[in-house]
Amino acid sequence: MKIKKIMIFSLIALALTLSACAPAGVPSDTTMPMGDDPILTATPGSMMADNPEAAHMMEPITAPNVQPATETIGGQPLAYREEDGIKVFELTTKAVQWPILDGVTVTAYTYNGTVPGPMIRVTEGDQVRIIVKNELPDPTTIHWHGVEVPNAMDGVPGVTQDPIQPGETFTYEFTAKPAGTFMYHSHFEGDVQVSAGLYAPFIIEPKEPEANPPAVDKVLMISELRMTDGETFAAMPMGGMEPNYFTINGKSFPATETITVKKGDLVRLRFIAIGQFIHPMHLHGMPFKIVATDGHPVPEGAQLTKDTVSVAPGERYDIEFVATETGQWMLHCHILHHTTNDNVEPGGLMLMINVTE
Ligand SMILES: [Cu+2]
Repeated sequence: MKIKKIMIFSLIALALTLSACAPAGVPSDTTMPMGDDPILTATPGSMMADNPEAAHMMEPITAPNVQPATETIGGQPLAYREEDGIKVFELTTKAVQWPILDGVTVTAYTYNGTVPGPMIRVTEGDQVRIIVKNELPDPTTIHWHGVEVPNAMDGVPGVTQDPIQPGETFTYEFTAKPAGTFMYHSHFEGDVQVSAGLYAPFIIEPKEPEANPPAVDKVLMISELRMTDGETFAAMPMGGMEPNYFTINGKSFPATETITVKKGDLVRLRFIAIGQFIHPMHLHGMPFKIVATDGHPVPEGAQLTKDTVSVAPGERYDIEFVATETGQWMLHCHILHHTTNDNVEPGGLMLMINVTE
C-alpha cells in the first residue's frame, strides 16, 4: 500500500517536473524506467537545483538596501489629483521591512511602502489613470482583479504588455466599472510577488448612492507568508514552504485592527483572499448575510445567512450584519493552524469586533 502511494506520488511529481521543464512543443521523455526516477533519489535541494523556476521560488524575498517602512497601517485610501476629469493615482513599487506583529518584521514588496498597498476608491464610471513606477529589483505588472478593463490594461506580462522593468514607469488607464469590491495585484511571478505583499484593495462605489449604507465598512485582505531564521519567503502549498504567519491587512493577531461599532450599527466587511490558501472566516455572536460575491451584488432573496464563509484565493465576499449584541466578538479563520503565529496560539487570522452601547 505504502509503495503504491509512493509510486503514485512519484508519477505525479515526475509529470509535474517534466511539464514544468519541457519547452512547449518538445515531447517529454516518458520512457524512463521507474528505478532511475530522479524524484525517488533526489534530495529536495537537488530537485530545486534542476528546476531554476522552483529554485527561484525557494529564495528568500530580498532587495538591496531595504529600509524600514515609514507607515504602519496598510490599505489606506490613496489620494489622487484630477487632470481633465481623470482621477490620477501614483504607485511606486518598493521593498520595505514591514512589521506584521510586535517583534516580527518581514521583507515585503509593496505599493507605496505598505501591506496591503493603498486602497484605490472611486465611483463607478470614473476615468482613472494609475502611474506605476517600479523601484523593485525585479520586473512587475499590475492586474486589476475583477475590474472590467480593456484588454491592453489587463496587466498580463508577455500577453497584454511588456513587464515594467526596474526603474521604468507604466501608465494604466480605464473606466472604473462595475461597482463592487475588487483588488489590484502583481501579475509578474505572482506566486512570489503577491505573497511578498504586492496587493491592495480597489473599491468602486455605485454611481447611485446606496439606499441603506453601512455605518461601518471595512476591507479585510487575507494572506500568508513564511518566516524562517529571519528571512521571508513566499508561502505556497509545496513541501517546506507552508506558511507560518497569517495576516489580515498585513498584520497578525494581536496586531490586527480591532473594529469598534455601536450597538445597532449595520456593519459591512469585505473579505478579499489574496494568498494561496482557503480561509473559512467565522464570526462569533451574530449571523451575517452574504450581500456580494466577487464584487457583484447578491439579490436579497438569494442572500445566504451564515456564520462562516470560506474565502478562496482571488475571491471576495461582502458580508453584512447588524451589531445587535454588545461585547467583544471574535472574527477568525476556522482552520485553526491559521490562528497561530509560528505555531503559537492565539495569532494569525483573528480580530476583535467590539460592539459598544
Ligand atoms: Cu485560514
